[in-house]
Amino acid sequence: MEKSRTITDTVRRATPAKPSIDGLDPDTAATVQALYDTGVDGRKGLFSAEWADRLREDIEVAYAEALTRPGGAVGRGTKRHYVEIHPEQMRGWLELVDHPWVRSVCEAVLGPDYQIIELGFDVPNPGAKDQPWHRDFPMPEETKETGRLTSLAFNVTAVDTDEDMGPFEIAPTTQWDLPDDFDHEMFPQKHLYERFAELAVRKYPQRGDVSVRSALTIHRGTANTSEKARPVLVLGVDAPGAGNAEHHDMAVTHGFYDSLPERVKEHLVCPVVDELVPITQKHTIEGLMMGDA
Ligand SMILES: O=C(O)CCC(=O)C(=O)O
Repeated sequence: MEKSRTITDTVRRATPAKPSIDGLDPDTAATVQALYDTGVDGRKGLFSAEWADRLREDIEVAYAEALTRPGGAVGRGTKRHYVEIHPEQMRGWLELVDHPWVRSVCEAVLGPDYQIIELGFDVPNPGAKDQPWHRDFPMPEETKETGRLTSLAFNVTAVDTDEDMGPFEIAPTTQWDLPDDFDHEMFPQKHLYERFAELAVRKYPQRGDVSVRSALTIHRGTANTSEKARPVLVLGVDAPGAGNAEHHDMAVTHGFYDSLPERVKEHLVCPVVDELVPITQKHTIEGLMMGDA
């Protein structure tokens, strides 16, 4: 009997490259493989709950400041914002970017000259609605043609996630979907939602957990029906030439830069300045605004 065709059978996809995992420690190799297979991976308890509590405090300060000025926080849909910050605005930045798993995953996927290009946070507040399924930016030509991933997004929750807090939802394997008829090359058409719903996995990270994904793996924040916000940090890392740095305004002061180990300095391509200027957001995702944020 002939098998009926599913939506998945009809979706055109890039052919993933075979990532080289020779010589990698098993933990890093598992993450590299997962990023190419499902497009997302994570580690429980990479940091302590207290570390995450400090992150939440720093996010709350930065969020309050960003909301006082035009362009400080960008809408990402009803009751949701994204705020880009400088590394010095969070106490644990060095521990995050210098964590052995973070470093080795970046190096294995993006090469030895990977670039730390973005730091920010999403805040889905009480009343936030389901976002449309989306990518964070269009699929680069290199990924279309060679099946190689050229950027990564690490997510770090600042609170324990419960079911009613609008968990992050992701559709594994969709990092390879070609953007046929996607709006802005980032928003798939609604008839594909059934496929994403079938693939979807909801994530319930707890304080101290860290995940990593391709920003191309199709995902969305879901409706937050609780009374609590669900702030989550985003650390963006690129392969050289991936081109996302130009959308961001991260900077560090001379004193901070000088205090960093060489192995971290090597991956910073941002300006080193006398004084930090609060960031006015450049990276809007128009399709997420839905006119109401
Ligand atoms: O809700 C989240 O954790 C992520 C939200 C998101 O994907 C976005 O605003 O682009």
